[in-house]
Amino acid sequence: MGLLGCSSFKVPSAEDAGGGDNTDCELGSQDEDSDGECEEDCATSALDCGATGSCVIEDGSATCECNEFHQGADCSECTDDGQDNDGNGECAQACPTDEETCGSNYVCDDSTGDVECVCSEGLGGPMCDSCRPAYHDDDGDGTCEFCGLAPAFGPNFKGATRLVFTNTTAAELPIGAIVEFVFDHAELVTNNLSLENGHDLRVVHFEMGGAAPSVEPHGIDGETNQSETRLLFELRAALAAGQSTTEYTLFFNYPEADAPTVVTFSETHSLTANRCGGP
Ligand SMILES: [Ca+2]
Ligand SMILES: [Ca+2]
Ligand SMILES: [Ca+2]
Repeated sequence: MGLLGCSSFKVPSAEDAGGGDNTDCELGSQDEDSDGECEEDCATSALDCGATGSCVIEDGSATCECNEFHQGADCSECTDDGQDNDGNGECAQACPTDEETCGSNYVCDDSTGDVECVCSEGLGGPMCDSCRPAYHDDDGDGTCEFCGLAPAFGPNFKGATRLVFTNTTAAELPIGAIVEFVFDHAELVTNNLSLENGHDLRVVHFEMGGAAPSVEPHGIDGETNQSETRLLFELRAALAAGQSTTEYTLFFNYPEADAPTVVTFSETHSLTANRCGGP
């Protein structure tokens, strides 16, 4: 008899009607998993699921269900395959770890907050198949090497471009060997980046990892303001056969420049070099 009386406690009372399935529970609580235990529902729960999640009842408890690519107690963290690189609080798809995704010459980039395929390191052009500015492939192996950022050299020179020299001869070029650099000076002049007379041109040697830069005496072989102006100067360090150097930088765009130290080289074992990047 007593046992029957006990079981009658589970019978829903009149006040609890209207709770739908949760007829055992008071308003503001629920027993959706029907285990006989009432727990807070989403309205009364203190859960904060943030702007990127919402409260749901799971296994009888109020819990945060996070939007895609979100995780964490309040759904504010990104999942392993998500990212919020633009910091707007919304996680989106991250680049897959599979590097094949974008195809050759391209690489996946999600640094803007969106996934996109961009040219691989050093590559540029519409098809990502040429070296981008400030990169060069003088050794022709198909990989574009970074020239290095043009170093700072006083406030007067507004333009700078790394030069790349490759000793393509079979012998070492000693200190003092004269290299010839052919560049489009007329283009610089046309764009108001250099003086017609070339007085603003300076070749500066920056030794890697060390000594203060030194301005190299240089000579102009022929005329300035040409599409193929030839500039000569001496190597400050020996260059082994096949070796490249980016220790030399051409500075320009100093409208008030006086004539630089220009010398006439008596001997010209000239070696053609390339300009690397810059305007
Ligand atoms: Ca329950
Ligand atoms: Ca984002
Ligand atoms: Ca290369």
